[in-house]
Amino acid sequence: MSRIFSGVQPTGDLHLGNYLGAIRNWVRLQDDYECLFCVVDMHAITNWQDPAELRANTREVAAAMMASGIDPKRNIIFNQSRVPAHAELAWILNCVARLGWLNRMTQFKEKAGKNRENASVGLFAYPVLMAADILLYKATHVPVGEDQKQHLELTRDIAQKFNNDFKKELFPVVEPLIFGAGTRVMSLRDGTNKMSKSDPSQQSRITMTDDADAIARKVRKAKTDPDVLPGSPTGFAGRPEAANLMGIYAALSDTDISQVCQDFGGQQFSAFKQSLADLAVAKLAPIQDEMRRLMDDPAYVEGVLADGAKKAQAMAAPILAEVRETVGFL
Ligand code: AQP
Repeated sequence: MSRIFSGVQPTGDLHLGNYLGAIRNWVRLQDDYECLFCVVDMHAITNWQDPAELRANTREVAAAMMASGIDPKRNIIFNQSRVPAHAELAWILNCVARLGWLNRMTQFKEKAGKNRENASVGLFAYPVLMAADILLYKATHVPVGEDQKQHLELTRDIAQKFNNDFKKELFPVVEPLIFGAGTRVMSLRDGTNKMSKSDPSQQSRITMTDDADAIARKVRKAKTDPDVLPGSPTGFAGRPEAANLMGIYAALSDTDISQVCQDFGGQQFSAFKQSLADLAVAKLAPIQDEMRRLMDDPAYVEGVLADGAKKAQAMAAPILAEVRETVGFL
């Protein structure tokens, strides 16, 4: 059976982009793949995190995964820092990856911003840790959004160089799994920026913990343009906000964007926004109820993470041993 590794950073409130672009798709994968779903807390600390919030966010991400339908009995759900093999393999792969490769990573440039000299070494080496996450389990497939494609290419380069350097086909070639509708949810305040946990504006995102009032308010205030909604996707040219809101509707209702255009084309944004808010509330409410129930039982959530870590550790151990032997560690 093919094996999948996927991660979410516990860096803040999960939002609709994380749900529609990642977690919801993972739920669908669990029937066809052996899956490891990881709360990547070691990635999170590449930017400073408040320790208490990091712990709470780690539990929240695990709760969101389970509340969305990921079954902890059939899949491995764990937090990365509980399996030290991630850090160990990352170091070995740091010695395989080339500085020039990392210098080309666009996400580092975006996240480091103008103050590059002040970014952590961890933020720069982030893609190597991601390669280690995947290769530690010899994962064959990784579900990725557009923004992570470059990092996955790097994982393939690192794996190939390792195999070449040591003349051994140790690591498999990892394939991306790219999803269709809802892969990229954009900010409600600016349809050209992606919805993100770290956007300073709360209004830019619908979070997995927003109540019905907050969802309705954020959708009502979402940026739009003065025209009526287009009757077909060709009408999205130069209208990123219309494309985003109608795309969210299509993803939430599991319909084609063309169908949404047919149903709402010619209408004012105000009427459509009411339907979108109602749909978002209806889809998120059962997940939120279950999330709240799980968050009220932190011992259960931590038990799932600890149990998952044990299974992950057992899966990683022979692969790491093979790597250590190959590299020449006694
Ligand atoms: N806006 C988005 N649309 C679709 N998918 C998204 N993902 C994130 N934002 C969107 C997907 O969610 C998964 C987990 O992402 P992550 O937590 O590892 O970090 P990220 O991609 O950097 O997400 P954020 O929310 O923007 O966090 P911050 O602000 O901390 O950087 C990934 O599969 C990602 O593609």
